[in-house]
Amino acid sequence: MLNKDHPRYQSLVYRDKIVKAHKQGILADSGMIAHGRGETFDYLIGEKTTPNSQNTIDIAACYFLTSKNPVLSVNGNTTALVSKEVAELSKLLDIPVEINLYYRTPERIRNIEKVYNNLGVKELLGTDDDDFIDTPNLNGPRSPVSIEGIRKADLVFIPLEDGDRAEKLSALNKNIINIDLNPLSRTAQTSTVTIVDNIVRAMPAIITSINKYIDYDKKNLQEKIDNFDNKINLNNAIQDIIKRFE
Ligand code: PTJ
Repeated sequence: MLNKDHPRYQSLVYRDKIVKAHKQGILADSGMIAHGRGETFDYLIGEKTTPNSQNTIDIAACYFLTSKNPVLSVNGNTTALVSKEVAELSKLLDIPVEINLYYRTPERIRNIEKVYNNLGVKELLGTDDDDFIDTPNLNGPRSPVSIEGIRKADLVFIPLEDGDRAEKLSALNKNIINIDLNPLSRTAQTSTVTIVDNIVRAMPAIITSINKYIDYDKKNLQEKIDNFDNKINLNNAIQDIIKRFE
């Protein structure tokens, strides 16, 4: 039983989710290490969504609403922490969810598949029944992608990702939205839009922002996108961390 009076109760709740997902064969062993790294950066940004990150979340919403074929690419950590929000976003925009794992095993795929099927996701790609094609110039288990999903997509959402894929997807003229607490990671640096925030706060905020902009004229949304610069966003995120040491 977790003690609700504990000063770090919320953090313990997320750790508990991570441990349970590991026991259920959803999370990779390394997923625990990735979560710890995330916690460290979350501490450094003050464990809250900064105004800069809220602005970036709004830009991500604009991209989702102006793209033709967005896809939500999910791994073990994302599934452990925000599977309900992933399913909600998929339903809100009527877009597919694609499982794409770095530590891919048939067993993990089946376990993650079950989670999204139970949440009623309509189009679940990247399972062992799918038709795959390799991502050009990308080696390793993340390279094969669904022909109907990431291959066809103009916008790929890749939260909590390790560093070898964003660059290759960008080279294919796809826009990349990433959530990563580490503004210095390769994925953060090579994505089109990097939300430097904890996925547990960012996912509900993306959904709220999409609902806010859903009836806006696409031209207005495109204007917001055109005025956004991910380099400035990342520099602001780094400055927010530096300010915490002053
Ligand atoms: O499920 P798999 O097999 O696809 O494997 C997934 C992991 C996450 C293990 C794999 O992609 C990996 O090793 O990733 P990295 O290289 O550890 O990168 C994960 C990034 O996510 C790091 O930059 C972390 O700081 C960041 N991160 C961790 N937890 C969170 C986070 N960012 C936002 N919210 C979090 N809760």
